[in-house]
Amino acid sequence: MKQRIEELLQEIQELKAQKLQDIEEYRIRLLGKKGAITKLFEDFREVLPEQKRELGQKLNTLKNLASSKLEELKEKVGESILQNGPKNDFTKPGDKFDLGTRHPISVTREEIISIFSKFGYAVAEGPEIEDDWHVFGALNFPPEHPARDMQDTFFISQSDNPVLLRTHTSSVQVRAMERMPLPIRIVCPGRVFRNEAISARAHCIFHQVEGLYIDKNVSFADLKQAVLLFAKEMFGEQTKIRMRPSYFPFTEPSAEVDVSCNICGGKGCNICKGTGWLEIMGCGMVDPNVLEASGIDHKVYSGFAFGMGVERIAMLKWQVKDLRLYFENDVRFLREFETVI
Ligand code: 2NL
Repeated sequence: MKQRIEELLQEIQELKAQKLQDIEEYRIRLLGKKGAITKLFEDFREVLPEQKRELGQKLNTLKNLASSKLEELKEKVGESILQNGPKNDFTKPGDKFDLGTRHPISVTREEIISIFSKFGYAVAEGPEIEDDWHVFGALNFPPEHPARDMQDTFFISQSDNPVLLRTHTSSVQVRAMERMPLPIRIVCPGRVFRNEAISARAHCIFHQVEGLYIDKNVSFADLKQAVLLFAKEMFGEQTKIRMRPSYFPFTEPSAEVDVSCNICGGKGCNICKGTGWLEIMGCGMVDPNVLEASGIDHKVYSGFAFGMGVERIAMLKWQVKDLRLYFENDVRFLREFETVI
């Protein structure tokens, strides 16, 4: 037995390993259930009492040497994996890299557009720098209308047709009515600009999606149905709508659209201020003056139009309380939308 212990001591001291698998094989061979050292411990039970002390000590030394040698080999193999590993350790998880996230305003705008695409609406875009005619004149704003005031609109130059930053994307729809063949069915997404003090509820730049449908025999019932289908797609099948009479220079009659509050289910909460309803858009039948201004015969054609603020829809969708968050691009805010796609 003494000799067997000496042999093993010798053998263990000379062990070398290339990979972790080698070390595991050594462990099984020496210390496993049927391993050489385990076997010696079993034999030790038969040893004569007067030899027990000496052999016991040797056996323990052997076992300790085996364990520490295996540890030492593990460390060495580990180091070499670290040194050479990145090149050839294919079992390592891939390196993480930061993918950007989509901005919640983009996500919302595209969701609105994709809903109307399903209803057969095409997307139309136009210039952000516009003239007075396409933003106000063609839309039945009287010459002294307050929206034309310097306080509300950013003017770039003054003349009999001033150049300005568009205050709504209706200007794109005016351009479509001037040039597109009828019938027209379009949505117009884009940035709009208003000369307003920045607060939690208002910003001087924001995003709109407007829609326009012009054909023969388009009625208010068609408008109501389009708005209802949109609301159900956007906020869920259970969503109800209501329309309140309103006023815009470019539509007659005009209405404000509310959806049933999807937070409290209509019972009343702090999001809907206890009313059970949330305002999402304005709409109406295109005023005959507006059709005529763009060269469309109002006796043959009629149409409806609607407009909504993308920030407002996004606030309702994610319960964001302060509009400014959408413009600051603080990554801590944007990362909240990582899972939104
Ligand atoms: C709102 C309300 C609205 C329209 C926009 C429109 C455009 C043309 C003709 C007639 Cl070319 N109307 N657009 C109509 C009603 C409401 O927007 O609250 N927007 C955020």
